[in-house]
Amino acid sequence: MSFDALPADHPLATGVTADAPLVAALEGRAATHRPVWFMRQAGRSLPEYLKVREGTTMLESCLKPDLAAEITLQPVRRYGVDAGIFFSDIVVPLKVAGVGVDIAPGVGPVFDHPIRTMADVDALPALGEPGDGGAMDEALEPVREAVRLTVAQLGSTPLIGFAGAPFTLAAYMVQGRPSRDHMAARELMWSAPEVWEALVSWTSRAAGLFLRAQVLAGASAVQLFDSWAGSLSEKAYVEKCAGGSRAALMAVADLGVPRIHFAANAGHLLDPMGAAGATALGVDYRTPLDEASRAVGGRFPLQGNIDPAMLAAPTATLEAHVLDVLRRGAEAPGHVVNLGHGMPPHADPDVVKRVVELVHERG
Ligand code: 1CP
Repeated sequence: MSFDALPADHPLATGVTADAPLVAALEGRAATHRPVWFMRQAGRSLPEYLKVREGTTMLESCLKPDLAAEITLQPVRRYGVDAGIFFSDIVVPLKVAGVGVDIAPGVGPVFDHPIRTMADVDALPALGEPGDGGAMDEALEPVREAVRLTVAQLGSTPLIGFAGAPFTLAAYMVQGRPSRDHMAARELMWSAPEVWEALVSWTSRAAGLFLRAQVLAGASAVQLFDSWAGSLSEKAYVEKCAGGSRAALMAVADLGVPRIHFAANAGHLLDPMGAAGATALGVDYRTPLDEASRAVGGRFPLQGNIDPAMLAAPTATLEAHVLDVLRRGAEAPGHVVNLGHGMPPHADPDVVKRVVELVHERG
């Protein structure tokens, strides 16, 4: 892989993270051990997180570079995982662009004005181009600063940057808040196709700019969280959403970093998700990794997929499950161990640490 388009001091360009187990596995190369990290490894499951977050709202925390860096590093220190996941949120690029959104405690993203019409889309802030010094570019500076601070302390452990996929972002924007079935967005794509297309075009640019800012500032891989894509039929995904995901991922393709594409509940979408600009696929806990690998013709390194509920199981049950994940994951051309969705807030950090040790010993 060529990293010529990255800044000369980027940890992939200097070689500091180029042979890290995470990067090697995501490129389908041999790694010294099976790498492991966890979606939502930072956050409420860690007492040190609850402590530093006291008195600061979620979005404020994301935009305070030293705090975001500290929270990103906490699980790396505690667990010895093979990657940091940048502490931020999928709505941060929207917030810094000027969209009226907040994260309500215990709820999630809540928008001042749900997007339903072309006038609503037209009223969204202009996004500009990366590096053009425009409003979005400047507003992303706290994100770049947080990434730089984090990467300086991570050393040879790679940082994963991320963004919400265009559909998942649009699902929140159309509904105006979290929803169970994302019906408002799924209706809009068929009832007002031109509004949907304009909205997805906007969200894919926002996601692409957010990813690009993180990579140029030092992230060694990216993950696109298409968390709610599993609610879509294959037809809706392919016709209405995959193009936006592809545009977001292609915004960093010239930089040469691995591009992970994850969706929950999406065993039926693995093939089109791979075709949408990914170099690796995140698999939720419902589809065994050997089956997932066969479903995509063995063409992609895979990430996953310990069942988060298993973290509550007796040790022997959990260990047998982790070993089963390792065995099935070995069928893919590369395997990064992860949970099959986010860390439960009540997960026991000591149990999580034992999982990391087990993966490092046996993987
Ligand atoms: O008050 C709080 O502490 C807020 C809880 C919280 C946290 C810790 C939210 C609100 N976001 C985050 C951080 C976050 N969000 C990370 C950080 C890094 C890490 O993984 O350790 C990441 C990667 C995200 C991404 C994110 N935000 C996703 C995709 C991941 C997934 O779980 O599928 C989604 C869907 C969101 C929206 C969101 N933000 C917050 C919540 C509670 C939600 C979900 C709301 C819903 O159920 O729809």
